[in-house]
Amino acid sequence: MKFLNDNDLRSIAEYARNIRRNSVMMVWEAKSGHPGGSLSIADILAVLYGKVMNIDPSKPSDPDRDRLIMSKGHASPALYSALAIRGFFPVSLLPGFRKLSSKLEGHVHFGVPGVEASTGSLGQGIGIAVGMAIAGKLDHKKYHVYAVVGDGEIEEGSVWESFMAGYKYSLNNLTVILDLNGVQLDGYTKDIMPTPDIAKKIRAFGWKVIEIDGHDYNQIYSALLACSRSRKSPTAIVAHTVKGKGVSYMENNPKYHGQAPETPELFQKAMEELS
Ligand SMILES: Cc1ncc(C[n+]2csc(CCOP(=O)(O)OP(=O)(O)O)c2C)c(N)n1
Repeated sequence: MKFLNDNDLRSIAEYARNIRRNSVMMVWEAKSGHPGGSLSIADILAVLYGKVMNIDPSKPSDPDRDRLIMSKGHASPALYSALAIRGFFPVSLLPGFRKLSSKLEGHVHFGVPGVEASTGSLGQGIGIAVGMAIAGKLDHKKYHVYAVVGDGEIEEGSVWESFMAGYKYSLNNLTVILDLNGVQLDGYTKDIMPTPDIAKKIRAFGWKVIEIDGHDYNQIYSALLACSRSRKSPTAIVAHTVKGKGVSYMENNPKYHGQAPETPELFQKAMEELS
């Protein structure tokens, strides 16, 4: 296992905290949006954008940059926050989320600096990531492609077509991160469409699979570093996470999949818990 040093751990924790605070602020300001699945993925985005990905906010179109596709495109608050804090666009634009004249549409929108593809129709972003990884190989590029997929999203058959294609084309430049938070739109995945032994299932498609606690920075970092290009297969990181992580009344509560805090008191409580 690779360990982050104390400075990195501190700055990643601060980055993740700010992704969470901004995500909750954005849905509060918009009175709509998806806090739960944004909070579950904040730590992983903080490690990716803060430490692992080869990106330069001053060169968002650099052909050699790493790419991330937020296949669960409703988690836009987390991605927009991660990009803004990293310097792709001003943090002051975040409160415009979901408002007319803002580019920060409710589902991840390609017009936003740092965003690699519009997503929101579940099951499609992973296919875009497969295409980008194939293109990287054809162009002899060194970039790596990451796709963040939800555990409700994997009910879409196209996700499994992408797993098959990733194996067929030996996409060792592709990493899929499965945000296994156990909750989907209006209930628990175990009740709606159970996916036991998910790591085994993906492994059976020929992928390398690493299972981690998706809130442990060292585990996230180690898993991402282990997606080495020396192997032939693509890698899936199955990340056990908590939907709504960090806000007690949202944690593991399907209600806050697509629901802003209902009152100023609940908003305040969330911000205090995330301070
Ligand atoms: C094709 C498609 N069907 C339905 C929806 C509506 N929808 C939005 S989010 C969601 C649940 C997604 O659950 P999951 O992938 O687990 O996301 P997370 O819990 O991580 O937020 C659904 C059904 C959609 N966006 N796209």
